[in-house]
Amino acid sequence: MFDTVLIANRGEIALRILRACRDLGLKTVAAHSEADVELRHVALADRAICIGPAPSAQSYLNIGEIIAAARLAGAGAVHPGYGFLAESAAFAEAVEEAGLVFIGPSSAAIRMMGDKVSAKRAMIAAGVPCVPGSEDALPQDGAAVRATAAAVGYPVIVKAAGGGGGRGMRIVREEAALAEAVSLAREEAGRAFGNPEVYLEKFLEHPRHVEIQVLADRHGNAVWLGERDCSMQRRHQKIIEEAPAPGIAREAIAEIGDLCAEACLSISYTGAGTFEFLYEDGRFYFIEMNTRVQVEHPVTELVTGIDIVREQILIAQGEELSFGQQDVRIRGHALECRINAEDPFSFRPHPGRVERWTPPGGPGIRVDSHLYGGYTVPPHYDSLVAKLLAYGATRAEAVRRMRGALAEMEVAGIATNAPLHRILMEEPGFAAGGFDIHHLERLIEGGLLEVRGGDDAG
Ligand code: MV4
Repeated sequence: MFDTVLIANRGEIALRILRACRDLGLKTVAAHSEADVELRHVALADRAICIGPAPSAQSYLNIGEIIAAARLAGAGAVHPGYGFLAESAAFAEAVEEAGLVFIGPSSAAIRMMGDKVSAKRAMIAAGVPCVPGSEDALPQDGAAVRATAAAVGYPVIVKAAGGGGGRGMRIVREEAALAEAVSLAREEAGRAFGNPEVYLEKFLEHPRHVEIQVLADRHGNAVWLGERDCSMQRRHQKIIEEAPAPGIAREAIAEIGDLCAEACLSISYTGAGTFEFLYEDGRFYFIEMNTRVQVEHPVTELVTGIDIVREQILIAQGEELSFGQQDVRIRGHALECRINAEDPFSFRPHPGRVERWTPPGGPGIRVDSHLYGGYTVPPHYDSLVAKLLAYGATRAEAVRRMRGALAEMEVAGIATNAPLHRILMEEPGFAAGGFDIHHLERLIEGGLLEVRGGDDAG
């Protein structure tokens, strides 16, 4: 089996992967861009190889360069992290064809889940509840599309088969607007994803975003590790995640969790994965599956005690899961605040030199970050610079610890959204828990940030 892992990513997740490799006694190769020479994991890796210029299209998305780097360094496996090539079936296939191990599911599984129409078809076959809608991509025939929408009932949402994560969606509230929405969605999808296929679903007006974490090995074992509530978001960017999801019965979670684990077996899924659901009026509706480790995976690690990145690597090494479903216990409550290098009021990215970095600590606090004093956040990539996590025996204790951690944390030199998190930790709707995916946008529209909008305090 492999003894060296190439890390095909950057920032906090590259460091997270490096630490998991080190724990397992594996050597690491950091494949980095010209703009990322100063990254923490580049300094810590056994070997660092520059794979191209700063723009990700020429480095972190350059399949040929990454595989060449793996060969050059004698790496036997590639960890893609999240974003970049993590859900590229073509990348997984290129890694497989190079005789290397892709730390993730098979390229076939990635391809099936990447096409949201085939993903939904597989989930319907596996008995996972989905949002009512078209079973296939919409046909060209306008009358047939109208009939489907009428059967589903308005409002409906038109989504791109090749989309996901909120890209290329259109809400349609009446039949008169349907044909135009479908043809615009097709055009957009063709341009953006190289696949013009669209499908249609009942539009849910006030759902929560609740997702199930799974792990599946190559020996026919699959487990689910509880859920995460990711409803606190703005423009499809998650801001706060938590586990467990407040106010949802454990029996309901267990029922959907078991279905997800069974679905993994039915599609021969291996590795870590996430089933995304909308949750509304007491029911779960599958929307998409993410075939990678997610930003918010530490929330699940805190409530289960399971190291998800370690498990990903062990599964890729062909190991059998060392525990079963009966060994998975959800204990306490965890919160994650995503700390972004951005203006907390305008949300504009704010890269630059970090003059001082004082991470918080204390019982129940975890910080996943690549920051250090003197580090310069480059302008080319995602603005996530730290994940601040708080664990407590109860949600209230986790919130108290998060407030303390946000008060302790100090980042000087760049702007961050920490002031937004400090406000949200005091917000009544957040305190109550169980808010829907529109909660933050509603708060902002209602003036959440206005009072403080004029100063730069925090
Ligand atoms: C929906 C929906 C309402 N009804 N589907 C957006 C991201 C993509 N993963 C699916 N999304 C949605 N699909 C139906 N049938 C509302 C959203 C949605 C959303 C979902 C999860 C998290 C945040 C969201 C923000 C806006 C819309």
